[in-house]
Amino acid sequence: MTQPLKTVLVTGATAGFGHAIALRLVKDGYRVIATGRRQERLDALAKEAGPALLPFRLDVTDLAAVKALPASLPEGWQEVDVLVNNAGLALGLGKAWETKPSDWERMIATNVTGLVEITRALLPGMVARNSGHVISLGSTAGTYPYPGSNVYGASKAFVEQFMRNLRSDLLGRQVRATTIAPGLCGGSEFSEVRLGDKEKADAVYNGTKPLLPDDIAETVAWVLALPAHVNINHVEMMPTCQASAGLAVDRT
Ligand code: NDP
Ligand code: 8X3
Repeated sequence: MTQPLKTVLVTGATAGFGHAIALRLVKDGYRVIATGRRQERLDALAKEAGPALLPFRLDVTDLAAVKALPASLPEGWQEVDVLVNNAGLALGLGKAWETKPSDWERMIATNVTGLVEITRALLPGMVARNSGHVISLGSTAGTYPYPGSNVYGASKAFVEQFMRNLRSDLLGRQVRATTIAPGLCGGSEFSEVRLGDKEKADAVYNGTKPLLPDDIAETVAWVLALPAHVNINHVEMMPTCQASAGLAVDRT
């Protein structure tokens, strides 16, 4: 008997990593529910990917919409086997005392509360079916501090520990939990969103050969394709042009 195709829900599939992940997983034979706020991007993605991709508008900070999952999905798409928690953002690079409170609030609402609530909405189905996988995008910013990372890095540290704790709760169940923590990655809108300026965003990658969204999609495809008894807990990845720089001392 042939197995039904696995259904994957990807948050933030309208750009960058999520877009690459959605297309890669369709190519690998999954059914993909591609979500994000920009409807026109979702429509374009659906056109590109074909019938194995369902465009579904979802703002992860809209907690009523998140809590309505999975029942609000169309019939035949409600059993989500894999959740890819990718939607997220950094806003600003200022020192903690210079930042806008609303930027901090938005990062926490998206990277922390949105991620937790969507996981809470979809996990019970996976546990009941004793089959599933939650993959979350962390960041090297969740491990290595740098100036201006303040709440962004802290939100990614939260993701790391939430996923480790999820794995502990899931011990004995056939539901996997993985964090993928990339470092410098170009080819997405991340820096433009963070800095609000295309020129400044492009300058972040000057003279570098950063990771690309397809590298992240390849990693997601890999952790998913491993035999069901293999759980990759954590993947930290950087381009070869990047390394942690060590401690700094002020000698002024
Ligand atoms: P992009 O800015 O290119 O993409 C972010 C995606 O998240 C978009 O599709 C956006 O869609 C979506 N999104 C943002 N806010 C919301 C929201 N409230 N509800 C639903 N979707 C939302 O960034 P990347 O692809 O680079 O980043 C993806 C993830 O990877 C993020 O979590 C980021 O923190 C993390 N990351 C990025 C790195 C990098 O260097 N680029 C490195 C390490 C981790 P829309 O606007 O349509 O809603
Ligand atoms: C994105 C990587 O180094 O800009 O999470 O924080 S970094």
